[in-house]
Amino acid sequence: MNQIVLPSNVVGRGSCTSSSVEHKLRKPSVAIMLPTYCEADNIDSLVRKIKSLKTDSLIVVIDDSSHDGTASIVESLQEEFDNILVFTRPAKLGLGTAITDGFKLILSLENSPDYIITMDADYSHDPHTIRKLLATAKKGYDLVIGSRYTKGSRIIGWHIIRLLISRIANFVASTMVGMRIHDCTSGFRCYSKNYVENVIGFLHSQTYEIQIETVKQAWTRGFKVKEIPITFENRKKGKSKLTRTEFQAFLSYIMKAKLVG
Ligand SMILES: Nc1nc2c(ncn2[C@@H]2O[C@H](COP(=O)(O)OP(=O)(O)OP(=O)(O)O)[C@@H](O)[C@H]2O)c(=O)[nH]1
Ligand SMILES: [Mg+2]
Repeated sequence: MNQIVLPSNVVGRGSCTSSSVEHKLRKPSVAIMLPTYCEADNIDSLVRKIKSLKTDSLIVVIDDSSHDGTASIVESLQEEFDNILVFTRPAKLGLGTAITDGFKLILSLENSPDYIITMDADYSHDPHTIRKLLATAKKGYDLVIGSRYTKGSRIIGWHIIRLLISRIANFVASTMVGMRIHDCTSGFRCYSKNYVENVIGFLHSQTYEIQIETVKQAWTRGFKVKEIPITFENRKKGKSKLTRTEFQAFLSYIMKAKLVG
């Protein structure tokens, strides 16, 4: 296991280890970022599944010192597999900063890949869709959203109330910011490196509103956005990490529509 020197804009947020130096020698096709907070029940099988797909990926786990040992599980996987980074932050600092720190870390790598996929680590997102997201991005899209609300999408295991909250949040967000996007809160996406380099300085979300902010940045700055249908499955293991405070912050963010950076 190797210690990674962090870029100056994330120093102080934590420490990072790498399973091998392979990503320094050869450019992977894609970085797959997995933000984690207490995903010990899911992370081992998810990483193994992604590795079995042989997508030539660099897996980047951004863990917030999960007390269930998520990071140690990833460190064990680093002994077994090449191309896994784990960035451990000192405390639960929110999904928004986890994703922006992940972007900064990936951009700072030698031979950083041209595409970055983000996905939830709770198995709600099917790893088989990774190829489709990447293939669509390679057709010239800067942001490809794995959408739960386009033709061909499916949602498995959600209570009607949860579905309603998600639909309303998406309706309000897209109406208030003028986007014709059906699912701007999905966390399963592929970003082009070019997009990330251009917007990283404008992202200021702390928590879940990062999903809307990144779509808004793409939309207002003229980046090409595409939605593709996905099958989304409610988490089977572990608990939701969305706290009441984070949910309130998310709502107030949408209502104030303070989305333009
Ligand atoms: N590093 C980090 N990851 C987080 C944080 N909050 C959530 N996550 C991760 O972000 C992903 C999405 O969070 P979830 O708890 O699944 O949110 P959700 O999908 O809205 O909630 P569920 O319906 O319960 O799954 C998961 O992989 C979480 O472990 C955080 O503060 N820091
Ligand atoms: Mg989830």
